[in-house]
Amino acid sequence: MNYRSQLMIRVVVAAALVVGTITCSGAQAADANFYVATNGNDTWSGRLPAPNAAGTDGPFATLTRARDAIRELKVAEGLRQPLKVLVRGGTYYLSETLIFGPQDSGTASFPITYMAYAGEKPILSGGRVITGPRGPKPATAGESAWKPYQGQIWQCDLKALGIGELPRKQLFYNGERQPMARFPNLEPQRPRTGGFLYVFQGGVKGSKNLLRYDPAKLDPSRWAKPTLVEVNVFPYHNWNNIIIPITEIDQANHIIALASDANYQLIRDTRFYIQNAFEELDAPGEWYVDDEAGTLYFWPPDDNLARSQVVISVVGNMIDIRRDGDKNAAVRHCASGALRSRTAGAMRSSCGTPSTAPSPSAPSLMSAPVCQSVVPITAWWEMTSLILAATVY
Ligand SMILES: [Ca+2]
Repeated sequence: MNYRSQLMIRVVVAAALVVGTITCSGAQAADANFYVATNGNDTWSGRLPAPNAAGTDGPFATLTRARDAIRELKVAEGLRQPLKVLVRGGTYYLSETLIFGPQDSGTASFPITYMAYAGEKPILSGGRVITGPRGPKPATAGESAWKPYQGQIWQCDLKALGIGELPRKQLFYNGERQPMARFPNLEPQRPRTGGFLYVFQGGVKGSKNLLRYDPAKLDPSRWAKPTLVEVNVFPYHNWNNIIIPITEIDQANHIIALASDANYQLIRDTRFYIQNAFEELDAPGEWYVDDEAGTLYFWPPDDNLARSQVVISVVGNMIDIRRDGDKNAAVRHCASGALRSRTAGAMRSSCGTPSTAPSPSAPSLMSAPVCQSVVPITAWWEMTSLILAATVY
């Protein structure tokens, strides 16, 4: 994505996302122009809230198809009234980012609204069920995508499941996000102070990308692929959190060089941990993806792997609101609704040009440059309403 080409985007959704408490206001089925349902079909008209008895017409299956239908309607009839898409309850697994551009704009008088069907909870997921209920191939007796690897660790051939390179990496086990292979290990009982290392001896003065570590506590020599390893760091006085890949390790001077600057200096006592290192997969819940081989390694948190659902994130951004190339047009006031997290994970938002490249492993619900909302969890979002009341200039 070319962020420089999208600097004019104004996204109001950030604040709404952080609040995240807007609920469906009881939309009536007859109000909608189109419907989306998990039992829908993108070849249907999308005009019915449920499939008809003959199974020849009914709601769409995807939000993308509904977006395109709105576009077609605008071209055919113009925007002369508010338009609405109602989304039925259930989980929608996005196979690609849902992109909105200037052509998806409504106006202040005639907004375009995507919202939950009254009383129902549509869930947007950027993940793919790789095993377990609702998987691409429902588990059958004697068939499993998992094979024992070593000790408590299992392996899964992602390529065999048609899953290619992952733009983001998150793994959920029965709906619970699991930690990427890391060091030190997660300490759920001490989430704020446990499971971290700290910048050693004051760090490297003034630096935002050189991280001095304590050799008594960290031994990078055990990593076979150090440039695939990432540092999850909370720079300065824990002012923010960013994930940055490692480019080089000076083991003589105990300094890790990061691929880009953190937002703030890596001063003394800056806390961090290491992630995405296969050698650090040594605890229940931890997992690692070998991108080259297309293999997932996972130490399940319990002994019910065969009966559990495992979801891995396959979409980098679930919703992307962007301007149209280099044209002097942008989506403005594009969203004032909300999508509500079903997980306990934190979300963050920032308005202003990002000072660093987006974190490679921090998935996001929505992306838009200048006013960017980055949500480091992709897998489960409850959709309430997304209102496009934009003006294009
Ligand atoms: Ca570990």
